[in-house]
Parts: sequence; C-alpha cells; structure tokens
Amino acid sequence: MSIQWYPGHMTAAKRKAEEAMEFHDVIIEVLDARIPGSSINPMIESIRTARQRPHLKVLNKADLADPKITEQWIKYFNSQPKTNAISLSAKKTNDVKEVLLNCEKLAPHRGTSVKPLRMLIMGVPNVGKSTIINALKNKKIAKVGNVPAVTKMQQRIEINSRMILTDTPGMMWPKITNELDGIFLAASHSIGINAYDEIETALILSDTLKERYPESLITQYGFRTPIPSDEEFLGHIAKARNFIIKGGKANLLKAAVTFINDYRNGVIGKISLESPSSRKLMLDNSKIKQEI
Ligand SMILES: Nc1nc2c(ncn2[C@@H]2O[C@H](COP(=O)(O)OP(=O)(O)OP(=O)(O)O)[C@@H](O)[C@H]2O)c(=O)[nH]1
Ligand SMILES: [Mg+2]
Repeated sequence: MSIQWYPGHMTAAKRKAEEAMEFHDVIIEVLDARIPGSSINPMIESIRTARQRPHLKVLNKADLADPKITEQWIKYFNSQPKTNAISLSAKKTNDVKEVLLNCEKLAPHRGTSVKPLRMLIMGVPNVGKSTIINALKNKKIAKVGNVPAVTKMQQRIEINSRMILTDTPGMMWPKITNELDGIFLAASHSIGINAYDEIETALILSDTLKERYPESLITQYGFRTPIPSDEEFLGHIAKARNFIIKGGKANLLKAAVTFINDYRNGVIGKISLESPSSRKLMLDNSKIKQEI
C-alpha cells in the first residue's frame, strides 16, 4: 500500500511556509516521539535547508513513547551536524519551556523587544504543534484536535514581548516512498482516515509490535505464545472483545480499528515503532530513495 495524502490546503501551506521562513529566525520541527524518523517530512527539511535556518527537533508525545528509545533518538539527532533535539510531552506545561530556552540559544542575536525571537513551528499533521503553543501560552489560543489537519492557516502568536511563534498547518509530502513510513504515520494518526486501509495498517503494526513489544501484546490481549499473525491476530482480538458479525464471523475491521486506537492512546504501553538502528536497517534494505 502506498499512501498519498495531500489535502488541497497543503499546497498553499507549503508555499506560505517557504515565504514565512524568510521572516523567522528558528524553525521548530515537531516530530512524533514514537516514530521520529518516519515523521520527518523531507519537504520541510529541504525548504528549511534552502533557507539555512537553524532548527530544533522536538520529539513530542514522549509520554506515549518508550523512554529508552527516545533517549537513543535524542543522542542520535544531537550527534548529527547542525541538529538539536529535545523530547517532551506537550501535555506537561513545564516540559514545554525547554523549547524556548533551546530556541534562544539557536538565535542569540534575537530575543529583545526591538528584535524579538521569531519561531516557526512545523511538522506533519497531528504531532501536537498547536498543543505546544497552547502550553507555552498556558491558554487555548490555537485550535487542537485528535484528527490530522486541524490547523488550516498560519497563526502568529506573541509568547511575550521578546518572542513570537507562528503555528502552521500540518504538512505531508506528496508521495511517501517507504511503505513502512506511510504505515507508521497512519497508525500514529498523521494521515487522514480515507488514505489508508485499517486492516493492512493494523497487521503491519502488529508485526512491528510482535517484534518489539511481545510481552505488552500478551498482557493487553491475552495472547498465548507464539503470538499469531495476520487474520488470526485480529481474529483473536475480535473474539476476546466479542466483535462478531452476522453468521458468527469475527469482525476483523472492528478489531483492527480497536488495535490501532489502543496503540494511539497508549493502552498497549509506551511504544516506539522505530529506533535509530531499526530505521537504518530499514533504509539500507530499501532500494528506493525518498522523493520530495
Ligand atoms: N499523549 C499526548 N497527546 C498529545 C501531546 N501533544 C498533543 N497531543 C494530542 O494530539 C492531538 C493533536 O494535537 P494538535 O496540537 O492539534 O496537533 P497539530 O500538530 O497542531 O495538528 P495539525 O494542526 O492537524 O497539523 C490532540 O488530541 C492533542 O491533545 C502529547 O505530548 N502527548
Ligand atoms: Mg495544529
């Protein structure tokens, strides 16, 4: 399954983001801490690099990710040239202050009332960009929602007299080349419901969790070892939850949706779908180079 999800407003959003970069000093690139590699938008990376703006990678939703793997990602990103990364949960107001402290360091020539520090927040849909802004302001100033593509336009917010932050609509890129990236983004809710197949997404998600977190699957769903694969995996969840359709058959779609939602809501545990080393392996094995 190759996922192509590029709602109409995103073309305009891309052009506006390119224009906005000229008037901003630091780019805050928000990633999903459960999929820090898959949630890097190569299009954002390329326009940011073209404008030569310093940037801070924020691995948000760290409360849902595996803390050990998040630590590996932070180490990995911080060892890369011109890359700074922190992890946080936008649900914790205290965590979010780190964003400002780091951005100040990246643009030490700004941050006065005459020359305020101008930050542009970017990332794929639904990673928590607007939630970070609300946490920084300590009030609901930007619209948030638990579906992708909530923010439709840029919104300029004065954090204080020395700092300005611009929220942007979540952006995808026109074609996700690596299949696993598409699945991880869909599972983590960065892709619209009409653009992916729930059963296929759930099955690939189940393969990843079987490999990385078998114990969590056993605890949550009462699997016996070996944990079954494919339709048997979903069939077990359907049976356990009594998801039955006419004729007594298991409702695999309902089981798939439930399983994906359990992952999204952290019900299965603190889960990271990829680590720096698993991602390297995935990319080494993939012959296709990501188009942007
Ligand atoms: N568990 C958890 N949920 C979060 C966190 N940050 C944001 N969320 C939730 O994620 C969902 C998306 O948040 P938004 O702030 O609307 O995301 P966004 O990146 O602005 O999304 P778009 O505007 O659609 O691109 C909301 O349901 C938030 O409550 C976090 O750190 N942890
Ligand atoms: Mg938003």
